[in-house]
Amino acid sequence: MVDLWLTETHKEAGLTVRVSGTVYSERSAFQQVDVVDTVPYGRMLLLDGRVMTTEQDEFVYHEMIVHVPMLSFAQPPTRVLVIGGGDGGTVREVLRYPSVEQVVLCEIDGLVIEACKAHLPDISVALREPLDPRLTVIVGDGIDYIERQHNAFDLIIIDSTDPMGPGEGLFTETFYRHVHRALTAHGMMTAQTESPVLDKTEFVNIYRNLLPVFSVVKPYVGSVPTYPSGMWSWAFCSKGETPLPKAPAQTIEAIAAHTRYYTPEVHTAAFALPGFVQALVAQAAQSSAQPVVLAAGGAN
Ligand code: SPD
Repeated sequence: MVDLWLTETHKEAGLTVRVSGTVYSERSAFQQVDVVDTVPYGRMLLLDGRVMTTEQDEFVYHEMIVHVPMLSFAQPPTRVLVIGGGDGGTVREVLRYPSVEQVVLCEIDGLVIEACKAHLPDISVALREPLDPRLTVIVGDGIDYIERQHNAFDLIIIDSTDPMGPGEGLFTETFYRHVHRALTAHGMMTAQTESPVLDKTEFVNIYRNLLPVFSVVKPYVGSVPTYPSGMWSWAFCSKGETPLPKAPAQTIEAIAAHTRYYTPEVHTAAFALPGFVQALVAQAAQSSAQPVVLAAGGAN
């Protein structure tokens, strides 16, 4: 038998896994879409050669990007927008809440949705027809979509790729300002914010863009074994609401009965940041507070 190994390189580091076969490989208008079978992590989705999700560890990422904000609402949220997330894992978790009346999934790449529906059935289960009547799937650019929304969603989840290629525009201050405007008064946003170990520059830049926009900006961390360095981060942002488990005990128990990573204790603990991550956030705060330097001669 041929011994096949795949390495995802990320800057000067890499994740190497044994592969038992290629399941899908197509180029969309936006990116290269691949699905492969790996021995340690099951089926894996890669976009432009970057690991997006795997059958074995997707639960960490999807539970943390969804249940941390959802269970931080004291009053059950009803309207949720997911930008990106074409694999369906995030909407699968959102739809566990009976309080949710409307979920919009806005994914730029229809081929990602099709590949996941065909080859990652457990992750994409919520995208299978017939759809839950609460779910609307839009194949379109989240940047354009959000510009047209005002006071429309209780929770907006940015389930993006890395800040390059099609995902790049989902990390700018302008985009975050549109998200802020699209949220209701008690609204919250969560977004994936890269590895604080291997993506220090990107991490600082993301928080530099978030801090001037939202009154509450709290990074939180977790372990996603197949993401660069294994240490991953998300941002919790709001107009004043704090990220603590505040949902009724009954709701928290009903959700925790399904989750494998999320617990109310993990929720609280994820915001206890290691010193080096605190230092990165302080660096972002310092640089976002810098006064705008005017061109020479323009100071008065
Ligand atoms: N470096 C990989 C970052 C991927 C984050 N998004 C994953 C999408 C899973 N729904």
